[in-house]
Amino acid sequence: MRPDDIRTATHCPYCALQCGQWIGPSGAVDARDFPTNAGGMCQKGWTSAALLTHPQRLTSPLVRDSRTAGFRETGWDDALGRVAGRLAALRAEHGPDSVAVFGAGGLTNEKAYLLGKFARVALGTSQIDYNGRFCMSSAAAAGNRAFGIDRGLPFPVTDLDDAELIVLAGANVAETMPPLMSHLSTARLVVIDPRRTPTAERAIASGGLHLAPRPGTDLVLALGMLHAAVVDGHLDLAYVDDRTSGFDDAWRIASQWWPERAERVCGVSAADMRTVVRLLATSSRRYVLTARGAEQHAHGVDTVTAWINLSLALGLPGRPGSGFGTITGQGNGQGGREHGQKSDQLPGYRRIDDPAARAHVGAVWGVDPDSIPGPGRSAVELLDSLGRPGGPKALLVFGSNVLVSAPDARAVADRLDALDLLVVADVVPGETAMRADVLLPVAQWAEEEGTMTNLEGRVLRRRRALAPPPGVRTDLEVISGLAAALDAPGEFPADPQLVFDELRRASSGGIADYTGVSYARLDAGEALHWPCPAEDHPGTPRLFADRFAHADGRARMVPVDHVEPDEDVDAGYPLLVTTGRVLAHYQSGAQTRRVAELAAVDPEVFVEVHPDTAARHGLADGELADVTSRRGTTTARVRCVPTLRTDTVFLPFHFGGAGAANNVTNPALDPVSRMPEFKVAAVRLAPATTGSTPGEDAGPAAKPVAHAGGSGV
Ligand SMILES: Nc1nc2c(c(=O)[nH]1)N[C@H]1C(S)=C(S)[C@@H](COP(=O)(O)OP(=O)(O)OC[C@H]3O[C@@H](n4cnc5c(=O)[nH]c(N)nc54)[C@H](O)[C@@H]3O)O[C@H]1N2
Ligand SMILES: Nc1nc2c(c(=O)[nH]1)N[C@H]1C(S)=C(S)[C@@H](COP(=O)(O)OP(=O)(O)OC[C@H]3O[C@@H](n4cnc5c(=O)[nH]c(N)nc54)[C@H](O)[C@@H]3O)O[C@H]1N2
Ligand code: SF4
Ligand SMILES: [Mo]
Repeated sequence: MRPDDIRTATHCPYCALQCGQWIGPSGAVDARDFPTNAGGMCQKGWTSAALLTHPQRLTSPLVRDSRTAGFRETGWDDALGRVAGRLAALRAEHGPDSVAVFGAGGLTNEKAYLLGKFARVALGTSQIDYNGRFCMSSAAAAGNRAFGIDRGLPFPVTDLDDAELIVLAGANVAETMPPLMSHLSTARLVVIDPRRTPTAERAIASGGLHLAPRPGTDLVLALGMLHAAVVDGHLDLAYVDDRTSGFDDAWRIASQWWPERAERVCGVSAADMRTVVRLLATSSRRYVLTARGAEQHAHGVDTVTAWINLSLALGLPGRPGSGFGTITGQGNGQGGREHGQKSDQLPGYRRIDDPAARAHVGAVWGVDPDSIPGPGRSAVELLDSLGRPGGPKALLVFGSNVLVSAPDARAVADRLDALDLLVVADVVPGETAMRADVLLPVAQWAEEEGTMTNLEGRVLRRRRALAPPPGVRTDLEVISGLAAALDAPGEFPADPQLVFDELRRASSGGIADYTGVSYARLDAGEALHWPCPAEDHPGTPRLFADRFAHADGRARMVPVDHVEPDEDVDAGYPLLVTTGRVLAHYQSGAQTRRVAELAAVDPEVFVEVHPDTAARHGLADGELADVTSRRGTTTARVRCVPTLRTDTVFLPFHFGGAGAANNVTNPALDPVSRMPEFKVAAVRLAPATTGSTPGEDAGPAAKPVAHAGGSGV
């Protein structure tokens, strides 16, 4: 028997690079050659199998009769019956918007689609949103505004292979997508990041530059660079005339931001701005890529817009061998925002307030379009409304650990405590799961079928290599079972292929059109990037070659101006904190803190501080510090980093409890995308008042996990 007969081809469960994986019959993971990862995986991918048989894995539905009582195991019928009964009672007494749903960009396309339909049809609630609001929503809004479409990378990752120059604004890909670095090896890199990250080190080694702006001032940096582009004669006039609109309005603002003036705000030298603009303008194959560092701000949409305006002025988007793109984050960060789990959206990237969209989707769902609720609250606003008068009294969470990952975590804890009912579907007992009234154990990536849409808009097959442990159900089975228990109208199949075929019909004619993407074509190895409007359509690996997606075919340069971060330093809070990721941990850490090899790399939360700043605050390397903002405190071990700005400290957000970075973050929202300002808050630093960082929660179900074994397909 050939090895491929017994091992299954799938993709890593974690980030949007979706590296190719093999999974053997006993669950062993190996790297699989795929264009995005070129045979590589990061440490998280290599160790991903550890959670399949982890002693803390959830393997039975758990319920409790009060928040102070412990969990006890129960059967699925009892668990789903309880949830359905409580939801029905709340709806009857308080109306459908008294129940809410929170989804995630890690869910497969099928789950995201069925969850959105479940909320609107089975629960009849407008109150659904997802953690993608925390993720790429500002770039999504900026992309829609500028290009008329939101696809993270409008070209395949492999197009970067022979780039001459790549500007990375707020992206630390050497840690967040390590195998992506193999596509950046020929290019000279320019990294824009307040910290000297491993990616910034690579930029310097490549003969490029590291520009370290003050957190929250990229917009001014990009305006200063647009100014330099025009004044130094680098504007691509023919492109701007042919392919864009709005230059004059954008220039009216940029003309006031000569580089020396921008330097005074962002701290990057005018000379460096001019150098980068010259490099960008004179390289023949060049890209500007953004990620969360540019986006997670109260003015993130405008900040990404400023980077797009610069790219348009230099003629990058849609030109062969050049472009602008945003690196998505979660495994299905792209697909997760296309199929209707967003509060303002229906499948196919349609707007929920568009009558034609409602008519189309109502017909696919077999319901009266007027019965589909209107837009609901965005993620942070939804969390903030829980248990308040007029707000939801029940919350169903699929695939997010909001207690650790949402801004102002203390306030989130209060809101969860104010609920009548919290239901969490998860694979491990993370912090949010531990607060649930009903905890539903679900299958993991290696145990289920589905599709994911990666950072290049390519639809990929997730395949089942193993049967889930007895007692565990797939998310689709859970949603389908709940719909049945609620006597919902319409169909809620648990079979992923049936769900996907319905999703294709629902997406038909929409912006994110998946009509022509089928399991059969994907399984035959076709590389299908959406839009793919028909079975005989080859898909669209590259967008914008001839036209942008606005009706007039032009990209829009939207005028944007500098705005200070929502919170500034003062005598009480003299430093800025920014937050982000480290290589070994993923997101809220619910999964990776439970993997021994990864926990060994970074076992506890730390705070990066410049040695002078540490000394000024009576701290030394290795000591515990309290990082305190107007909202709360994060207790973390000091890591002295001589390359860091002296006005800024950095916290990774992968830890919970007293070590949660989100104890200090600011829930201020971007007015357009409703994305929170994770990347800037004012804090003070002091020696910790407690002696140790918080330990791990053992969870309720520490027992060995048995797989049914075999391929189980
Ligand atoms: N190891 C690991 N990899 C991951 C993830 C993970 O949790 N761990 N998560 C995945 C997901 S969901 C996402 S969204 C991506 C995120 O991938 P990235 O966006 O690369 O990750 P972050 O660390 O959030 O932010 C990138 C950088 O922005 C910088 N930054 C902070 N403030 C500013 C600013 O004002 N301007 C600029 N220019 N930069 C700033 C930070 O110092 C940080 O180094 O990673 C994905 N991959
Ligand atoms: N301070 C700060 N906060 C941030 C960020 C930051 O940069 N700084 N980044 C933000 C970003 S970009 C993101 S994407 C969010 C992410 O943060 P979260 O939304 O908390 O994401 P995860 O930690 O991936 O949570 C996933 C949870 O779902 C479970 N899970 C995994 N797969 C599945 C599945 O298929 N089904 C179900 N039902 N459960 C599953 C996991 O075990 C875990 O408990 O954090 C945001 N928070
Ligand atoms: S880079 Fe992302 S997809 Fe690839 S192995 Fe690491 S976590 Fe998985
Ligand atoms: Mo993300």
